[in-house]
Amino acid sequence: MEREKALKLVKEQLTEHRYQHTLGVMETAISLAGRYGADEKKAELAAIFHDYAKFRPKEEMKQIINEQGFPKDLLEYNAELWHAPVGAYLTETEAGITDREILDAIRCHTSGRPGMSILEKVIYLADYIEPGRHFPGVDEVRELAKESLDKALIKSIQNTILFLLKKNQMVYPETFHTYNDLIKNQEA
Ligand code: DGI
Ligand code: FE
Ligand code: FE
Repeated sequence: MEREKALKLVKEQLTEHRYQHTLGVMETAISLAGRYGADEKKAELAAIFHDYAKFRPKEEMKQIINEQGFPKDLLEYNAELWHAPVGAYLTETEAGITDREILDAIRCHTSGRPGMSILEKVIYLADYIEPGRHFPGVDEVRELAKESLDKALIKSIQNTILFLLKKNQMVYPETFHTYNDLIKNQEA
């Protein structure tokens, strides 16, 4: 699918603020894909659609998670996690994108997963460091992203876990599994 068509489909689903975030993720993902050797066209499309489901009603997201074979334990954790798998499902069924690598990158863009592909890491990180993001620690991750995809990813997950702990919120176990997997495999 061409960029213009994809952006038009996504714009209808999002607020202006979230659409601007999506454009930032797109540019950042293409750049990271070039640097770290992911398919730039797939990175572009995955980035464009990554938050496609962000504003769907919770009831609709719950139903899709229940009916489409996504992990049911998601429903016991923060609803912010739901738009990732639901976004992958709707990108396939509503936008007609069938590429597995793209859909998987959308599906795991919030929690990550053990054994992430380069494309999945690129989308996760682009979502975290796109130019519109302004939270504490983001500049450090931007710097790390220039030298190592994994180091930047580890730092961003550490920041996210600390952020959730400080807010007294639960952490979805997959987020820890992603973190452990990256630490286990990092070069000494
Ligand atoms: O959709 P975005 O805001 O662009 O970013 P995202 O898809 O990474 O969602 C981040 C939100 O998810 C953030 O408010 C924290 C929340 N969240 C809740 N529980 C977890 C979680 N994020 C992760 N990574 N792991 C959790 O267990
Ligand atoms: Fe998201
Ligand atoms: Fe996002």
